[in-house]
Amino acid sequence: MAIERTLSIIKPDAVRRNLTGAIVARFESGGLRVAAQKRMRLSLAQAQAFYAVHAARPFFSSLCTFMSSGPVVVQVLEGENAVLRNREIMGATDPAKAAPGTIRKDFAESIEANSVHGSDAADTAAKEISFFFSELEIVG
Ligand code: IDP
Ligand code: MG
Repeated sequence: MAIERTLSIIKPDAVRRNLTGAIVARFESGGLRVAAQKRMRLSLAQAQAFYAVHAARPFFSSLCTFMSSGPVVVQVLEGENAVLRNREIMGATDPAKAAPGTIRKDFAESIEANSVHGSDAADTAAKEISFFFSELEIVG
């Protein structure tokens, strides 16, 4: 299997509730390694740029306001099939539909405030990682 990297964000709802350690533990026990990590607060413009692919969706404005409402933890996760593995550990977008034992099932507040972001494919992972990190900052 291929060693991959993926971009993960612990969203403001989870940081606000002091859940960053509990969430990182899910990734580590699920076989992924934190290869880069920083806590930051996104401006509205940065959130809009990051989620530009969703600009036409009805929830875009609310999503960007939420994502810039407080600190986030941005991280690169590394491991075998990391993109898919991260999505499995996160669970479905809507916590009401997320499988038992997933982060979103256990921690999400709503379909919007759903505690974590994860890249959805290898090419988007590469773009999202370079949005936040330089190669020098990533040590697997
Ligand atoms: P994903 O995070 O599981 O990849 P996407 O469809 O890429 O889901 O949506 C990006 C983010 O937009 C979601 O994580 C969630 O925060 C928000 N979102 C998605 N669908 C809805 C919705 O129907 N209402 C409100 N927010 C939504
Ligand atoms: Mg997505």
